[in-house]
Amino acid sequence: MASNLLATLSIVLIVLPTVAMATEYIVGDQAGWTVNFDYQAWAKDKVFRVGDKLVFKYAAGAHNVFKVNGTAFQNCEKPPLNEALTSGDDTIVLATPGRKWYICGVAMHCKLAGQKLAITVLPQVEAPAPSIAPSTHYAMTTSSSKKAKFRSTLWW
Ligand SMILES: [Cu+2]
Repeated sequence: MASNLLATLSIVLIVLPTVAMATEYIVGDQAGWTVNFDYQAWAKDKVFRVGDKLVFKYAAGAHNVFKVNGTAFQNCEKPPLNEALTSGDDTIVLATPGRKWYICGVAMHCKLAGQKLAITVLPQVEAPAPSIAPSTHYAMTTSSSKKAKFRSTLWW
């Protein structure tokens, strides 16, 4: 039971700050951006929000990254080469909500080896305020009314 409680507390402590903070996702985690990796499965249990970042890591020259539309994603159509990200450590900031598609444009990596990623980006979430109630009460009862007023202006 104690370890269950500890686990729950740990999850709360880990999850709470990430609600308000931008998250950086290494695409494919340790595998990086590569062939024969299931990026659909990788993305499935993740929540992407505006402000989060995708980092594509690969050996420069071995792969690249194209942002494409849904049709190009389905058909693995490569955009002009000058639109590719090629550094091997490419960061994309998710700036708008909606469906986003990325493919590798090297050889047949997209078509034959599944090097493609589709995600849905959700709108940004406001920082949650529920834990404010007790501290407001504390401020009202123990501090000057000026401070209490400042707090209520800040949070309500
Ligand atoms: Cu590739």
